Amino acid sequence: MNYDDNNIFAKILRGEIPCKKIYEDEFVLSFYDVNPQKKIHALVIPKGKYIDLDDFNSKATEREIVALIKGISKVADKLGISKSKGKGYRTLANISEHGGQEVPHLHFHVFGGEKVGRMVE
Ligand code: DGP
Repeated sequence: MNYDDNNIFAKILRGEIPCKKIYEDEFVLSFYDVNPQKKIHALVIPKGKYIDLDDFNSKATEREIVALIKGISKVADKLGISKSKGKGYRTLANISEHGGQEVPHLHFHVFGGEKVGRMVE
């Protein structure tokens, strides 16, 4: 499967669709999920064209990988839900069909602001 340049997050990265931005650096963009599942629901995505975590880990540079993983903590800090600033959070990435991935651009969900609940429904 090739990367689809018309997926919704590619359009957000190109500025063709607006988003409520939380954080941005050279490699990472974070914004609020349009359909929040918890009090706080953010998304953290790489700026590079990666379909999912497996694609990312096989093709991304070390700098991109470090930036994305660190980006999750930076976003949690900024939102006041990290362990040091708040009460914790959950991050997860859905991968492909069985993972329930809808948007084919790698993204980590960040849930918090309340007890997130059971790990898997
Ligand atoms: P997933 O199922 O893991 O692929 O999650 C995709 C998420 O993307 C889902 O929680 C809703 C969110 N989403 C879809 N379209 C948009 C959009 O246009 N803007 C924003 N901010 N989020 C979107």
